Amino acid sequence: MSPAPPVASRDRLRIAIQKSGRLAEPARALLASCGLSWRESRDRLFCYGETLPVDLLLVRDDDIPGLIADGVCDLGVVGRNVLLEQDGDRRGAGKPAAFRELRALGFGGCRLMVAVPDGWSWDGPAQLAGKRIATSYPALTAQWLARNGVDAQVVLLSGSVEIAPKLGQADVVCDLVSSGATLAANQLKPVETLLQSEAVLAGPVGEFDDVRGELADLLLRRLDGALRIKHSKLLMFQASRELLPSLLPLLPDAEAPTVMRIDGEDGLALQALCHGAVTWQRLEDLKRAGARGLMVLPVEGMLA
Ligand code: PRT
Ligand code: ZN
Repeated sequence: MSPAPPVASRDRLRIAIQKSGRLAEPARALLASCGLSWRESRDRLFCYGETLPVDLLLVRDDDIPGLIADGVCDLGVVGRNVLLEQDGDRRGAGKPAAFRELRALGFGGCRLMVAVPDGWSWDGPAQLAGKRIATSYPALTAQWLARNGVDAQVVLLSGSVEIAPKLGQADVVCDLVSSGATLAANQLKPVETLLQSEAVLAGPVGEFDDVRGELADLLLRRLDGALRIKHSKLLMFQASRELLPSLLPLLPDAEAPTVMRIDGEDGLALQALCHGAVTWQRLEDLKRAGARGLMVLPVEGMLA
């Protein structure tokens, strides 16, 4: 395989995100939570980074992997489904890998699934032999069929995949599913999961050999902090020393708590970063086990 194309030099980092659609707002909000802010161009296609030299290019999601491959953008926020489909497409054409997933971002979750008419009884992929599968993900569908040793015909459709069986264009579909309502409305049922997807931060296969490397590292560190604290709360309380062994098991999702001695008293003050929901029920359980002065605080930032 030939080496990945070199990354053309630039002194600002450019991130491609979806202009409009499911991933547009959450992508911007996540990047803003990393301390980035922008000035928008008149045509609303380019956002100039103000706090850091990190600009945004607002595009169709399908264009993002190609923009990274061509070195027009350095990073991108895109569904794993789009990234892997285009990677599969490149491999199929004998091209080298040109982009990769750097981080899973925790939003835009969905699954790429095979769905069959409600009336079918399903006994496995072999049942698809000789059938027509409508999809917008031909590379991922073909890879899955090959893995399962099934010879079926892939019918490429760019939209409205789920009505293909009704229109007689295909026998089954392979499409993205989140709630499942679209499939149900078209009398289809999901039977096989090809891919668990969510929005990811994508980047080139190679490293940046200029200031963009430092900017990308800085952004990744902030992103890791932002992702870790997204559902985290700081829990603080006091308790007598001897109650500690019965209180700690009530904090299963907490990082090792900080335990401090209270000056002049036998009691302890505890501070724990909890990564799960800190519910009223949990506070009441802790209180029953002897915790006093319970306090739950939001976490604004974190740098490991
Ligand atoms: O204009 P542009 O090309 O940028 O946007 P787009 O219309 O191609 O993409 P968009 O905004 O619809 O989706 C962007 C990304 O969101 C996808 O690539 C996925 O990674 C992610 N995502 C998450 C989804 C869904 N959930 C989803 N449910 N993308 C599409 N769907 C569609 C699915 O194709 C089906 O038609 O929603 C329908 C099913 O939804 P349920 O809830 O009925 O199951
Ligand atoms: Zn698209």
